[in-house]
Amino acid sequence: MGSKIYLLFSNHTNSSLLITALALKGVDYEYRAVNLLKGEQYSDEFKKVNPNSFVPTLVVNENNKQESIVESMAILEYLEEKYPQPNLLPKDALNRAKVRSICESIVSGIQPLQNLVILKKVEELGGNKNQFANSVISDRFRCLETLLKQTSGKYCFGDQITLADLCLVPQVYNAYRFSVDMSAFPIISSIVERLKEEEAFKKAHPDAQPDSA
Ligand SMILES: N[C@@H](CCC(=O)N[C@@H](CS)C(=O)NCC(=O)O)C(=O)O
Repeated sequence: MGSKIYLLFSNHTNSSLLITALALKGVDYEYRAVNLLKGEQYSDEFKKVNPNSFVPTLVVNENNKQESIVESMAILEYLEEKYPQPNLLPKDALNRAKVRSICESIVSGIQPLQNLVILKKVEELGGNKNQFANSVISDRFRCLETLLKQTSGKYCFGDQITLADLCLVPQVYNAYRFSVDMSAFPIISSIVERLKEEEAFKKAHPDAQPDSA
């Protein structure tokens, strides 16, 4: 795809789910780094594109107008509708729902529990943010492992790479950040080991992003 048509506002640790989708679908984009530790997500400029002060955010050109899309799942679904090839959702309605269930288990059920704003609150309330994150990820991974036992093949849903795989990989990077014992999750671990060999996932690795340290 020729010229850069999207602006992706992100930071290196959480960009991988969308960068993987853009890479798989061959969509060009410009990467704008947002430094969360410096609080850039709260700047007036950034709030104009995402009033929630969260990354990632995708700015698109539709009908000669710039529009921002917020929330990872909304962005992934937009890209899937706009660029259906390769298909990252199964054809059948029930199977699509199953893939979305895995996505939501991660993106709504696990990821928000370790964003900066929550970890800061945990500390303010006298808790240990690393222990908290390790404990919630471990608890939720136990449930996810059971879910994936029912659905997985080579990947989260059978042998096709789906949106669920895109959601899983960054969450496992986060698990490593918080020293989660991944040996307790053999299905999750083996799926991620396989995905890490795929070009699009290599391109989306946090260390491969322009703002990685
Ligand atoms: N529900 C949002 C959550 C995004 C989110 O939590 N982003 C984190 C980075 S991983 C963030 O921007 N945190 C900023 C902060 O906590 O101040 C989504 O799925 O896009």
